[in-house]
Amino acid sequence: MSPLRSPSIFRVFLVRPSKYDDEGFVIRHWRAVVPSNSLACLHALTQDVREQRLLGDVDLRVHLLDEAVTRIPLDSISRLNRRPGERLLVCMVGVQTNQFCRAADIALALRRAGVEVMIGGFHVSGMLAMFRDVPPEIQQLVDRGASVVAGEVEHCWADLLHDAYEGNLKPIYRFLDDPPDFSHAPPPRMDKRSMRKCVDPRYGTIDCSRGCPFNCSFCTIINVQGRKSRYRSPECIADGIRHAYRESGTNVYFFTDDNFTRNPAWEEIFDRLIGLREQEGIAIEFVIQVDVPSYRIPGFVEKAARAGCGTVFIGLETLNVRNLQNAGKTQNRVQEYERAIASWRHARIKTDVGYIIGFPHDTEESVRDDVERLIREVRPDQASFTMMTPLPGSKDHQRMVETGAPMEADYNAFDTCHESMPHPHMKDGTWTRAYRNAWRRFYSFENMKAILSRTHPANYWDVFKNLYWYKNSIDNEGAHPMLTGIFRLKDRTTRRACFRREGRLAHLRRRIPEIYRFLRGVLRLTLEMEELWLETRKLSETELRVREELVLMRAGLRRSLRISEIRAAYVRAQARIPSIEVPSRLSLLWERVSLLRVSRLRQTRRDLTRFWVGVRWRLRHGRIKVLLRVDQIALNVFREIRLAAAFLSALATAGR
Ligand code: B12
Ligand code: SF4
Repeated sequence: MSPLRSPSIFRVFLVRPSKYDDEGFVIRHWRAVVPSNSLACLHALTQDVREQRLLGDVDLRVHLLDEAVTRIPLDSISRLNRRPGERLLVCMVGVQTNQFCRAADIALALRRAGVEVMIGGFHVSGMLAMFRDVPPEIQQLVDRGASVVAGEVEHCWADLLHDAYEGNLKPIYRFLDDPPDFSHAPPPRMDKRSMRKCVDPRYGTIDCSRGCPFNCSFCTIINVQGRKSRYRSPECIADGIRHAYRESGTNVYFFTDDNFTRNPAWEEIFDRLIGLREQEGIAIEFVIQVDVPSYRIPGFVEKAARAGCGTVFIGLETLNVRNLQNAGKTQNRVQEYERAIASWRHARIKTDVGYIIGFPHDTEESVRDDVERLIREVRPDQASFTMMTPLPGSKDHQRMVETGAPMEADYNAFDTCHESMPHPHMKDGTWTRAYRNAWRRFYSFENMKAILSRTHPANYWDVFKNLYWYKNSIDNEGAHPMLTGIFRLKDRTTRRACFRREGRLAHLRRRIPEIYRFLRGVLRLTLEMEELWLETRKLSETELRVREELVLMRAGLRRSLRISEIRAAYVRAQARIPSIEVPSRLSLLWERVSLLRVSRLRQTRRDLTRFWVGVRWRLRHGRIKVLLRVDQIALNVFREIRLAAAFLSALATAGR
């Protein structure tokens, strides 16, 4: 590549498109939970080209736009494109099949304004990996002048940017047969603005390896990234983590490898992370995706724990042996699921399992029974249910296309929470019902209580918060947790073309009841979680002993305890356990009046719920007299406030 001669500004917009919801609105949230690793990868590569001046004197400016949390300013981009002396390129990054329709709409709008557009990611890569002919939805983009890129680009990113700058972009780039060695590629990094858009701005991602040696028929990874695991050098990973920690405090990671276990460098990576934690005091925590047999590898679980692994995501997929055989996932043995989960739990690592509903041998009844076994026998801390989807890039999808099997035509529905093909046994909505019931049953109060009761105290709040997030996504957003964030936003003006654009008033009429329903749902869920907390919260030894004494003292009393009596409870507890400290009178007084303190005796909010249900019932039946019991109502409002303050402050300060 020869350096470019004329110095000028070259703007590169890296855009991660979102997808449309069922009513045609773009899914966007106020804050994201999981940032996009693909965006972070391409950002790091582009910054590297800039810093190393690989394009010569060009003033390369990078702009990151994640549509999951940011509105894409198409008009401003088009205006910038017209500025004299500047070049502009928009890259649609990491486009999955479910995002393809949205990505194509953005790309076509920009092409109409004369903007150069490039598109890459799993849809394009998966399609071009499995089929010789360019499929129509991709050809349509090529015909309108967009450039399509299949495969990874670590080895050629500067060349592609060079082509774009020169106005020489090719219609299609294929790098699938020649996956790059990315061992020393710059580690993924986000810009500060995007990090602030994440609920936890200290959250980062790294793909330590790509590819997987197994051969599951529903998997896209092996056909796009290959069956040989390629990996980043452990030294680069450690350097990247150290740098991000010092620069922006990043200390929680999602290692996005689809199967970290089969990364040949797993041990060296863990050793480096152990070094960071134990010698340099950089206490990072991370999530990895592993396979079921990983727990059998000597030292794997133990080293993961020492290195800071907080959660493992395990692809159980199903409890039905015939389904596993059918999908070629023979490395999974159902009889060892329980042992695998127990091994991770023993190492105090939380477990989240991937579970697919809609394999050919599933029926509504078998799914119900299997989920019951998952809850009672396997006992993971969390489960992520998805609907079987023939994802482009997988053998299943290729086979279905080649045999002309019926399949959903709208790629927007390939998000693993819609039926995208007919099921042999679950028809007329039964499949969706089985899927929703699985979520409902797993995240039922009963199972969440069982999970939190057996969770190690050190993991209590992490598990609690994740249950909250997952249940909120399912109950209040009606979407898979990986498609949600904090507070859904809807832009009236960017609606899918097959839907009518609403006027302002009509949109308000839609949004106000929607937001009301959402807030009501959040309130209901918060009260449920408050009860869950009261029933499962882990009390310290001091609290347990003092509580016992308080219960004894309260027996038969019809008033609250005096400060001197609470002090006496401490003194009696101290007589049994000398390490218990008796608080000063002042702190007892504070404890007594503080709004942030719940009585150590409160283990449920059922009395409060009963009271409010009674009030509501009386009001509904016209018994207005209930309102005259102002003292009772005020007292219970006060109790509610005190309890809510205690719960929310415990939630907010947990883990600090
Ligand atoms: C991390 C991850 C997520 C994260 C973040 C997304 C992200 N892309 O970073 C979250 C949690 C949000 C997520 C969610 C989902 N995911 Co996901 N996710 C992944 C995972 C495990 C890693 C992604 C990654 O970082 N890869 C590494 C990067 C570097 O690879 P890459 O994206 O392919 O990018 C390289 C090239 O493609 C190329 N490239 C990419 N874009 C562009 C653009 C241009 C212009 C150019 C030149 C090159 C280029 O350059 C990159 C560097 O070489 C992948 C599996 C995988 N191995 O990729 C699944 C994967 C992408 N997800 C998948 C799915 C199905 C989903 C969900 C629908 C699942 C669900 N129900 O939760 C949701 C949908 C979310 C949505 N609509 O936004 C599928 C997509 C398959 C398909 N054909 O669509 C995958 C492939 C996994 C699978 N099961 O097959 N996911
Ligand atoms: S184990 Fe996971 S990543 Fe590997 S082939 Fe199977 S589904 Fe794909």
